Amino acid sequence: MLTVHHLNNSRSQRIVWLCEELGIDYRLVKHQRHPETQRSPESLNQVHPLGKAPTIEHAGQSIVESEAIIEYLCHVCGGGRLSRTPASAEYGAYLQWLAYAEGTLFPGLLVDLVYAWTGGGNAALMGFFDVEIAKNHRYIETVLAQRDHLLASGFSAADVNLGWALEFSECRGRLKDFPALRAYLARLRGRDAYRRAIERGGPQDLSVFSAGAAT
Ligand SMILES: N[C@@H](CCC(=O)N[C@@H](CS)C(=O)NCC(=O)O)C(=O)O
Repeated sequence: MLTVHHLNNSRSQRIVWLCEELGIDYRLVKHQRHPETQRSPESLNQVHPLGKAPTIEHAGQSIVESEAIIEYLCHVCGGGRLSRTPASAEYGAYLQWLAYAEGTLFPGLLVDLVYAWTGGGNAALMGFFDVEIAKNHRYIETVLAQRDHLLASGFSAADVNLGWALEFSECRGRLKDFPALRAYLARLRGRDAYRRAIERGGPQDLSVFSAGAAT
């Protein structure tokens, strides 16, 4: 049986959502962030040395990293559904978007948050990342103004990975100038499996990460 470790208001929402999309039978273990530091509790450190969410346990392994977990679940537990294979014309695009959420988009957003939490004071540092954040949002906006999902072939697990990063971006006030991204998020949130994930995982409130958000 698959175990999904879920931390409130966190990336593990992606994995609960993906399990619902794929119709996987899973045991959900809920962990609570420290109310002030927002860090993982000791219970998550006991599952994996990094104490990160998401973490899954399956077939005697404890696995972290959203992207790895997503591919693992699609192929090992989901019969390949919502992923793309090398035989797909969109395999390259799929891999790009799957990696993009954590590899390129999220780091700037994390700097934005930590900058606000630590009181700022280095305009050159944030200036560098502001340019990156804006450039990335313009890029995704252009793609999603042309189609409903990242891939022309339709909804995929890459949308699950990017979706949460954009929810975080929204709480940082970074979606105001991007109507196609807001419409995309509304589409994702309208999916039955997304709603079931919220029901099972608990409501998500990312406003704890909105300190100093762009206005
Ligand atoms: N790149 C990892 C990032 C995992 C990560 O940083 N998760 C956050 C939750 S959104 C976490 O566990 N934070 C609590 C902590 O670091 O103590 C992934 O995509 O899974």
